[in-house]
Amino acid sequence: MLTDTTFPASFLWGGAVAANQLEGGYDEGGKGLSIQDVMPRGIAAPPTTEPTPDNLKLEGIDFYHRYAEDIALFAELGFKVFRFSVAWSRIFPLGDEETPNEEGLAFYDRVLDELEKHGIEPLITISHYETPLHLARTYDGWTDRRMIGFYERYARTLFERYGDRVKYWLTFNEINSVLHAPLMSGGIWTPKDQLRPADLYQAIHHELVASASATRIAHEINPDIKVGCMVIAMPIYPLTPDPADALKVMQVDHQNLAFSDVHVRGEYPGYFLRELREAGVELDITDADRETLKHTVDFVSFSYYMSLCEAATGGRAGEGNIMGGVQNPTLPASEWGWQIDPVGLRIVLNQFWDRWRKPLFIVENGLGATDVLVEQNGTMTVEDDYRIAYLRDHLVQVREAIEDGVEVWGYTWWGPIDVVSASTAQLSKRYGFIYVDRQDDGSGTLARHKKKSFGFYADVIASNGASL
Ligand code: BGP
Repeated sequence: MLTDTTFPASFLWGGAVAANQLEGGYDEGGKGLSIQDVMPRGIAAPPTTEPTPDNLKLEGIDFYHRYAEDIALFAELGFKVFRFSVAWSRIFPLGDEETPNEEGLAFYDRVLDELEKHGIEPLITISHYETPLHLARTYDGWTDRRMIGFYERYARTLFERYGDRVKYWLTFNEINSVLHAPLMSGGIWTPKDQLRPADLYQAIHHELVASASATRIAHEINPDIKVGCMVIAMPIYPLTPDPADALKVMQVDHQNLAFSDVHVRGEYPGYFLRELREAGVELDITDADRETLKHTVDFVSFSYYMSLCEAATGGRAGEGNIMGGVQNPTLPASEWGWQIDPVGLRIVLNQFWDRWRKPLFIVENGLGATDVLVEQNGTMTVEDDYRIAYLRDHLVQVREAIEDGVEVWGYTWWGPIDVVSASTAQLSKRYGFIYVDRQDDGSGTLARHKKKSFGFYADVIASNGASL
């Protein structure tokens, strides 16, 4: 039984997006190309050689021009926080040049002005699946140690420019996804099936060092800044009580937990070093790298959409958010096969809190669905009761976890406005409380319409959770 249905007074309610999925303006304001500009079909398909007209991300939902109107809608929802990413190639069009692009920096000044006007706290992701294309092609992304320096210069530029008005920062979106999506997550141009494990692990090491280095730089520039790591959180349950299944779960968990373990503890855990040894991988770790890694994060943030099972002998394959597993026979699933598990969110919050004792921030959670626009009393809307149910059920579990004693700073729903999907690169997989009239063939007026869930979330925020 909950003793109180409201959330802590300081709880940060809001929504989260990424530049490449909503900004558009892919060649405006001096922006260089990013890997997403050549990924018209999402993660499963190989990239194209240049931007093609079928790539919905090139125009996105035109946030680049409509940010003021969209932020006003977020203010109407009552947002306390808005998570967005900076497009690296807006700031450094190639990625390896020395001077930043002033027009790109000025765009985010304007976004921050707008947020400030509405009293919405910004939360910036420095790198969200949008490595400059030049860095991917010329250096093979994070496999190359020089990426650390390029990222440091980029991060320092952001902290110096915005560090006095942005308190919350994330270094890399879903950093553990690099194991599964090396191009999207690591800017690694070599196709996944040709990538040597040694190069992949070295890329991971470079990202971890860059992340720690950015944390150090941020704290030097402004000690009040809070830097977090960001991982995919996906509880894995044993398919059966067989200890072999439980062991398999532990090993899969380790693959994911290693990233936050390094971010929080400042060194590699033993099980990770064992994995490397057994894979015959010898990492190039310098003494300076070891020192840098000691700059640990202030909080742990994560995305949570679903859970999966594992079994030593395998089982029916389950769809996942970038990574897969074995299907859970007890859970329903979204149209894309992601299994819906609100209780898993409480479990993961407890697990992370017990393991790291760092404040937690749920920076993505949401339901992708096919929405149908209907007319109601002369206004266009979507009757998305399925989204309301998903949101309510997950928030109830967040409240349970807070009651368990877990420190949770906030919750940002993924895609409060419809954006282009990361996995499918389409718009028909919608998450928003705000419908955007843009279809998979690129047609549509880009008009915004409030869905039924808009009012529901606004009430939740206004009552600080009491209306749940
Ligand atoms: C996460 C990404 C987001 C977002 C979300 C939903 O993995 O960080 O960028 O897109 O998943 O995924 P999708 O858009 O594939 O449904």
